Amino acid sequence: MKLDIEMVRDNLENSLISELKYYDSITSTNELALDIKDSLVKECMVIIAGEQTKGRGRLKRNWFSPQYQGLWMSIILLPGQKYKNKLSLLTLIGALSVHEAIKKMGINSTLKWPNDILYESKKVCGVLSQFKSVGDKINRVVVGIGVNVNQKEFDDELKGSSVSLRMIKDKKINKEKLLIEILNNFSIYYGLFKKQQFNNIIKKWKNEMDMLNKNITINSLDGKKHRGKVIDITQSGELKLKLDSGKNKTFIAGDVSIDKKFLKY
Ligand code: BT5
Repeated sequence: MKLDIEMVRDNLENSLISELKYYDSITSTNELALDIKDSLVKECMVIIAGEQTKGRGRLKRNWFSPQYQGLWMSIILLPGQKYKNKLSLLTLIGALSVHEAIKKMGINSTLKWPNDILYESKKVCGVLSQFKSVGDKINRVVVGIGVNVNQKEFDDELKGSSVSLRMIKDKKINKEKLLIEILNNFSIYYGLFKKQQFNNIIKKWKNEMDMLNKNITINSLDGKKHRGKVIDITQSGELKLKLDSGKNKTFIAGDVSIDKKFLKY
C-alpha cells in the first residue's frame, strides 16, 4: 500500500520537518535529495519513495528497496559550516531515531556503529549519509534511511542477514505511525545537535549499542583491517578502539564485525 503522506504530515509534533515529498518510484531518495537545486532545498525536507530502483548502500553497494515494503527516505539538512567536524553525528542521529521508534514497538534492537540497526544480528535498518560540497564547504547533508518494514521474507543473498519488522512482530506494521515516530525522534535529536548538546546524543548511542568492551575487526576506509576492543564513541561520532597492539585509535568510518564469541545469535 502507498503511504498516506497527508496523515503523516498532520501528525508530526513540534517538528523541525519542513516538507515531505513522496514519489511512488524513483532510483534513490539520496540521489534525488543530492540533485535538487539549491534554490528549492529547505532545511529538514524529507524525500520518501514507495520503491527505489537503485537504492544505495555505502561504498557503492546496493540497497534492496521493494515497492511499499519499507520506509525508504532521505532527510536533507543544512547545518552550516560551524558543525563541519560533527557531521558524522548525523548518521548516528538517523539510526538512533529509528532504533527508538522500533523499540517503542517492543522490539529489542541494537545499534551497530556507524549505521546499522540489528535484531538478533540481522539487519533491519541501514543509514547512508552523503554530502554535497561547493569547494571545501559542505552545503548539504543527506541522511538516507532504509527500514525493512513489511517484507514477509528475503531472497537469496539477504536471507540469512536481513529481517523486517513484520517478520519480527509476526503482523503487518503501520508504516505511517512508524514514520511519524521516526521523524518526531529525528526532530528531537537534530534539535539537540543544533543546540550543540552532542554529549546527550553520544550518551544515548553508547547506551543502545551492543559493542562497548567487545572485540571487533574494522575494515577502515584505507582498505586496512584493524582489530581491537571498542572503548568509546568520541564527541564527533568516531569509534575509538584499543588495538591489539595496545595503542588507541579512532575511526571515522568503516565496516565492523563483532567477534563471534560476543554474539548471542
Ligand atoms: C547501508 O549501507 O546500510 C545504507 C542503506 C541506506 C538505504 C537508504 S534507503 C533511502 C536512502 N536512499 C538510498 O539510496 N539509500 C538510503 P551498507 O552498510 O553498505 O549496507 C549495504 C549492504 O546491506 C548491502 O551490500 C547488502 O548486503 C545489505 N542490504 C541491501 N539491502 C538490504 C535490505 N533491504 N535490508 C538489509 N540488508 C540489505
